[in-house]
Order: sequence, then C-alpha cells, then structure tokens
Amino acid sequence: MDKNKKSQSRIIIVSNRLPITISKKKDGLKIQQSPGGLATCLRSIQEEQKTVFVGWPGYWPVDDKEKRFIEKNLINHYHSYPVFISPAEIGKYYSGFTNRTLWPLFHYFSTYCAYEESEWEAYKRVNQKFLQKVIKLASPQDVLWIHDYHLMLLPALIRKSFPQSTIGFFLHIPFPSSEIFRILPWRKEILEGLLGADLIGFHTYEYARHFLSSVLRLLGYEHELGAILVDNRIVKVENFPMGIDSLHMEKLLQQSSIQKEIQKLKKKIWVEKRKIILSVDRLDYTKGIPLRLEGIEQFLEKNSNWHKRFTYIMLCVPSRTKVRQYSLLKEEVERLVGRINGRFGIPGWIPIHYMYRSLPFEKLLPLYSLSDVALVTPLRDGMNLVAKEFIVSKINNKGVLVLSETAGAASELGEALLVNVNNKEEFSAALTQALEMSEKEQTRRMEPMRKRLFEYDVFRWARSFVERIKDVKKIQAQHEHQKLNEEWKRNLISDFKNSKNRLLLLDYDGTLVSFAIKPEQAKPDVGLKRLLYSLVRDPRNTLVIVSGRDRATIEHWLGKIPCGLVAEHGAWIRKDPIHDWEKQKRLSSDWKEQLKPILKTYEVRVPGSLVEEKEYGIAWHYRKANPELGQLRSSELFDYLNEFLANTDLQVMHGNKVIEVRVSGVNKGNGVMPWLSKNKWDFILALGDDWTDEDLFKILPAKAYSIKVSYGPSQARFYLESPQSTRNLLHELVKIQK
Ligand code: GDG
Repeated sequence: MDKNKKSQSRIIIVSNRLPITISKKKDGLKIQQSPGGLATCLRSIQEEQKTVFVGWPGYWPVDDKEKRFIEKNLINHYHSYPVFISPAEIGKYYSGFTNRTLWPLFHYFSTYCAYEESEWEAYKRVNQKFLQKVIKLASPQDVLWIHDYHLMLLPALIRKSFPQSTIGFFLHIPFPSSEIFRILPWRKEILEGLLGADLIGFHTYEYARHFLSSVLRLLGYEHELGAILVDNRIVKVENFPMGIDSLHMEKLLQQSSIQKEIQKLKKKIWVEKRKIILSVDRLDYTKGIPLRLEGIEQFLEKNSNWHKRFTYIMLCVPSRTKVRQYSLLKEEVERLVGRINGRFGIPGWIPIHYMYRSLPFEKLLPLYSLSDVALVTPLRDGMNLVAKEFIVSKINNKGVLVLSETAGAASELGEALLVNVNNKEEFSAALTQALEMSEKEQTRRMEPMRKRLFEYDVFRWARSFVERIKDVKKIQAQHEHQKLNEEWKRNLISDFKNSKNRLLLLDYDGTLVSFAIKPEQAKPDVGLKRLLYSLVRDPRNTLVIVSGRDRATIEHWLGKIPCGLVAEHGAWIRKDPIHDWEKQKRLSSDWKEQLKPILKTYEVRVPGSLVEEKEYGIAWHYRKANPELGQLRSSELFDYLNEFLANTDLQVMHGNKVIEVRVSGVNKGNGVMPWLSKNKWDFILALGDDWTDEDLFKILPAKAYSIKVSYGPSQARFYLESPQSTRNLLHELVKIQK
C-alpha cells in the first residue's frame, strides 16, 4: 500500500471468486459476468460507490501473454483485479481446506472434515497471495471489504503490513458454536486472522454470539456490546442480514420477455391445475436434499388425496463436483428421486421433476413466480437467498414458504412455515398445511415478509456495513485520543518535574501487577518494591497504595514502605508505617454471615471460582473459572445481589473478574480523602484498572492525571494498556527525580 498514493476513496471488495467467468472458445477467451448469490450482491454495491474487485478469476492462463490479456481486460471492463491461483493450489486450498475442512465444520458436519496440514499450508499461501495483490492496489483511504471463509487470515495479514488500514470482514456462512469451532486444529490462527478487521459481520445475531464466545474461550478476550479490545484496537462484531435486490427482481418480473416465458410455462405445467412445489439449491449436503425427499415420500404415503394434484420441480445446481461427498450426494439424490417416482408415479403424472443443471436467471424467475410452495429446507445455511427471492417474486402476495429453522433467513422470515427438517412428520404436516392454506392466510403471511425484503434489501445491507466500518474507525480514533500518548506523557512528565507537592494514588492488582490465577500469587516482585521505594525517597512525593485487598495482605506485602495504605476499598487506612490501621467508619459485619451461603453456592456452581472473606466485605472471584461461564454467572449474581440488597446500606460491585459486597460509602474515593483534603497538591496522579477505582477518579480535581489501566468506559482522563505500561511510566518519573 503506497502511503503517498492519493486518490478518491474506493471500496475494494476482496472475495475468493471474482464475479466473472472466463471460458476458452475457438476464437479466443470469453469473459462474462457470472450469476450467483455473492456475485449478485457485490455487483449491486458497485452502483453505490466507486468499487473494485479482487479475487480469483476461476481460470489459469496458459502463458504470460494470456495472463496480461486477462488482467488488462478485467481491470478495464470489470474493475476486477485477478489473483491467479494454480490448479495445484486450487486443489489444496479450494477443494481442500475451504471445502473439505471449513465448509463442513462451519455447517456442523464435523465428521466430513479433513484436517490436512498441507491443505492448511496452501490456505495460508493463497491468503498471502491475496495480500500481495491488495498491497499493490490499495491506498490508505480505501475501505477493504473482505468476504467469506476463504480469506479469514487476510484481515490480520493486511493489518500487520498496514496497521492503519480500514478493514471489514463479512462471513456468508454460519459461524458455529464454540464447541464445534474448537475442533479445528488451527482455530486460534483463524480467530486471530479475523480480528485483524475493524468490523466483523455475520448474517445473524446467533453467529455473532458464537464468534464472540469462541474469541473469549480460545483467546481470552471479553467483549462489551460486541466490542473487543485487541492489541489496543477496538474491533466491532455485529450482525447484518443480507438482503437481495428486490426492486430489480420485481422489475424483471414485469418485463414482457419474462411474462411471455411465464405464460409459456403456465400452459405446459398448469394443464392439470396441479399445484407447483419448487426447490432451488446447489447440490450440497448442507441443503438437506435427501431428508427433504424422504419427507416428500412420507407426505405421499400419508396423503393419497394429493397424488396427481401437485408437481415438485427440484432444481439442483451442480457444485464442487471434485469433492467426494458431493458426488456421493448426487448418487443418493438420484436414487431417492428414482425410488419415489417409481413408487408413486402413474401414467400422466410423476411427483418429482428433477433437474441437475443451472438455469439462466430469466428461466428461474418464471419458476419462482409460478410455484405455489417453495421448499427451502437446509440442514444449515448462512442465510439462503432462494427463500428471499421466492418471496419477492410473489407480486400478488400468494404463495407459501416452507423454511428450515436452521437457515439464517429464518430469523427474519418468521411468517414462513418454519420446520425442523429432521422431523419428517413435521415436514409432511407443514407441506400439507402449505398446499391447503387459504389465500387469505397466504397473504397475511406473505405481505409483511415482502415489505421487509423491500425495506432491507441488498443495497441497504451493503451501505449499512460500509457505514458501520467508518463508524468503527471514528470510535477507534476517539479511543486513540484518550490514550496516554507520547505527547500527553511529555506533558505529564513536565508537570511532575515542575511540581513540589505530589500525590501518587496507585491501585495494586491489575495496575502495578498483572492478575494471577490465585489472589495470593500476585505478591510484589523485587522490581516493584524497588520502584516504590525510589518514588517515596523523593520528599516531594506522597505515595498511597489504594487496594481492594484485606489489610493483613497489604501490610504483609508493602507494610515496610514509607507510604500510605488503603485496604478493602477504603474500609481501612494506614497513614504511614508509624501509625496503626484506622477504620474509616463504624462498620458492622453481621450481614456477611447471611450472604456467605449465596456466594458459596456460586463457588460450587462455577468450578475454579472462590469466595474471599474480608473484614468488612465479601467477594466472589472467578478469574480461574471457565471465562464464559464466569461471565454468565457473574452477571446473574450481580443482578441477584442488587435486588436482594436493595434498601440496605450494602453495595455490590462488579470489579475485574470479581463481585464484591461491602458497606456503601466505603469506597476508594472516601478512602483517599484524608490525603486529598490535607494538602495543596500541585500534581496528582491516580492509576487504577477497574470499577472500584472509578470512585477515586470521579472525586479528583480536573487537572489531576487520572489513568485507567485497561480499556473501557471510565471517568479517568486517559488510559494505559497494562501494568507493564504503568511501571514504565513510573520508571520515567523516577528518572527525573535523579
Ligand atoms: C452462500 C451461503 C448465503 C441458484 N441456482 C441458480 C441460481 N441460483 C442463485 C439463486 C441465489 C443464489 O444462487 C444462491 O444463494 P444461496 O443464499 O441460496 O446459497 P449459496 O450459494 O450457498 O451462498 C448462503 C449466501 O452465501 C449469501 O450470503 O445466503 O447461506 O451458503 O441468488 O438465485 N441462479 C441462476 N441459475 C441457477 O440455476 N441464474
């Protein structure tokens, strides 16, 4: 990416396949726009904003001359930049890793998965190839929109080369539950690859949720409303259900050529006034075709009154024929169709008209338009655009959609007859219901679905995705602004240097030391003690360690240092080593006995968690627990305790992997009051990492340097990344004192 390249901002769509087809004819190469889900949607954005495409052209040139010809032609006429992938690479990357590993795994067919190291290597190499193309083509102001499971490593590869780039990623297939995803040997690499993006989009909320849960369980990153902090950069995860070009489809249906085709077909298939049932699928095991056929068989067995009264047109488009599962599936489908037609067909009627081919869209439209019932019954499907196309084709609001609940489209099309395909009885009943549904009921269901598909069409989908990427960039910039960057650090150091009366308020866990699995393991190391001693050696500094720990631990660890100590979030204070601990308030601790059993139940329910009793508080720590379970149960416990303790003078706090109850009014803000109110400070520095430090941040004067040590909403003016950054900062201050 050339940083100096200045041009109008473009959207660069990067996907495995370019929306074109190249074929070799006698008179040379023929290049055409190609049909299909993703290709259609990508073309539609082109009309919105200057857009170019990067992808595999589906063709391997015979020599350099042909390569140059293709490149020139694609760039000039199709705004497309080809990434050439050799047949050997395609075998391993496309027929291999993407379609023998990722596709089955992400569709819950884990037993179909192959885990071949050499195919994974090819996947990495091809992602690298795409990187090289992007580097050549893109300029910093471009928006890169990467599509689908073929290119999941690309976001991080681009991020590594160009940290400032704007990257969106959209997954067109389901993201499976973390229990399935974790089976993948290269699961971390895939997640890390995706997290290189600024925005990661899925069709449904469920897929987004599965992704967030995998990120938490496998990489340990928590999220807040879909925002994850990765290497100090915010990554947003959201759902964007993809629509279709509804208006265009409606216009096409009104064209006289299509109308003629509809009339022609009507004459042919409506002779017997039979109902038309339609299905359109790529021949893929995820589409549930054999199960659907078995359902049809059951329907025929149970409903002899429907014999001869319908025709089922089953269009199967050839797909991935080089992968073994697909050729086996083809044989199975043909066997089942033969069996059903043989069993129930009679002269003049066969129940299933099976077509194994692809049709031009102009031939497909009349089929949509004429059919009474569409069967969209995949076992798993990211979205399924066929369901949406069928609905949009129903200009008069008549027709019934039978839709599998495991298709992404089901979350938007609730008025369809939703079925569990594995339940043949349910399927057969739904088909009967569909065939016998009154026109009034058909309209009642169809109308709202059509309305929705016209409102949220493919343009809206693409626009909202691209706008959201730009929003995320703004949020990141704001976040960057709050960071204690070099310029602010210089200001802080210079204010420190010029001051004579400094107050340093430092939280302990998560601020000066990293979290340890067990609370007692986070004791101060020699380096930290040396650093704290160096700070207190300067008479201009007053140091106070403000911790949530019990006073015995804090005393044991830091008691000898001539500094102030605040323990149990302000319940106890010790002015200096000469003075004894003082209670902040007259506190009772009888309530603790009542709460202990509740917290103990959570200790049992969440393995790895533990209850810590303090003198004036009680805490439940879940750092060592399964992160997801910990997050879930902690929110539950937090809500429960808040309700339980309403109208008492007890306060529940959700800290960093800890829920703590203590007497209200006891907080770090009040804990440091004796220092804060005592002197006229000309420099105040406060560092803390969690919610309990907010009570402190909010009472500080505006000029104080308040710093949160981690990212998240805070009253602090700045933030730093980690305890290590805290220590680095303090070391710089110590240097100045010398
Ligand atoms: C992936 C995800 C997700 C089909 N046959 C013919 C033909 N088609 C067109 C349809 C429709 C498209 O292909 C199929 O789209 P789907 O959504 O059903 O499925 P996938 O191809 O598996 O796509 C899927 C999608 O990405 C988008 O994100 O919905 O879940 O698997 O538009 O009309 N078009 C023509 N002739 C055919 O014979 N011209």
